[in-house]
Amino acid sequence: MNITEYIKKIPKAELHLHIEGSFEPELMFEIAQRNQVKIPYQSVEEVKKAYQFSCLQDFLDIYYAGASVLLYEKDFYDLTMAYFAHCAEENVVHTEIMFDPQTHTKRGVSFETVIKGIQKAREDAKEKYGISSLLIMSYLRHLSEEDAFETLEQSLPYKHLIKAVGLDSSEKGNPPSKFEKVFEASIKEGYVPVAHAGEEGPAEYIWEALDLLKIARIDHGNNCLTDKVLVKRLVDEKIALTVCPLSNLELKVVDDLKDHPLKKMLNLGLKATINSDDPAYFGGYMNANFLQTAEALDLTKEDIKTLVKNSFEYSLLSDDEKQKYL
Ligand code: ES4
Ligand code: ZN
Repeated sequence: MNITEYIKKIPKAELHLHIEGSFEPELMFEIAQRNQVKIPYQSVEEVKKAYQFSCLQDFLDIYYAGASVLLYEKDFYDLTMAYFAHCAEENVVHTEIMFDPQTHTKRGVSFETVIKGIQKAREDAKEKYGISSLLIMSYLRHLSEEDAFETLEQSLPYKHLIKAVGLDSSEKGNPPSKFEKVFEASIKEGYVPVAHAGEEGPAEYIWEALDLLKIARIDHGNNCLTDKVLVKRLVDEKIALTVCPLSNLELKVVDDLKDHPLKKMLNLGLKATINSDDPAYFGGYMNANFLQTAEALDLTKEDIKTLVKNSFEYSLLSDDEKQKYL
């Protein structure tokens, strides 16, 4: 079997996916129309043309604008089911889905509406495709810690449906230390802590995520490579990185996929995984991320095997649940 076939066929887990980032323009238009919400584009082609980013903030502005057409439970259901259909197509058998409640509650959409739509899709995807999934509720770091506390409070009636808390949005200027207290409170409620760190922000933010937020896994983490002591700690403590190559390319974290540090991360003994982040915006789901990275970096089947194995091993499934896949 050649490496392309191997990548497509091997059962995979996705550990870094923003459900709002899986919102394809076609569905965006459909939902905008049925909800009678205006969007500043005339056509799907025009939307796609707007997807040219020079940094994270460029992307976030468009991402939040796109999410603004989501109003009802059915919208969140349709969005999530469309993502699961891609998973089924690409042999993604387990996925850890991030959602940003504040992107919606800030616009007057209730927490209940968001989570009920997503939850119904999770149940249907399990039934229809056999895909297992869990939820990561992500706090928006450009908002205040007080705001995050409010979100934590709103989540409590649905605690049984949520596995973890995350931290995303504009990284620079919003260090993990800003959210120390709300992460402490989230851990007390039983949520597993993870956070975006070292995507655009410095290695220092990764130290803070480890020491102050007590995170179990790092989203992105690219900039750990600027700090040897930090790399040693991540290797020794087996803190996995959820790396997103096409996202890194589109947001200019790397200039070329050939310069992507993924292979270097593996060689250093870092527990890297491949993920799609915001596939509707960055030009590809899981297999596109694997295929294009494999091509650019000359990854071997062994490398692919390691990456896929890491995706299950460092998932937030229980040890018993993991055994099924390892
Ligand atoms: C995100 Cl790529 C990325 N980084 C930070 N926050 C995000 N939210 C959605 N995608
Ligand atoms: Zn992300």
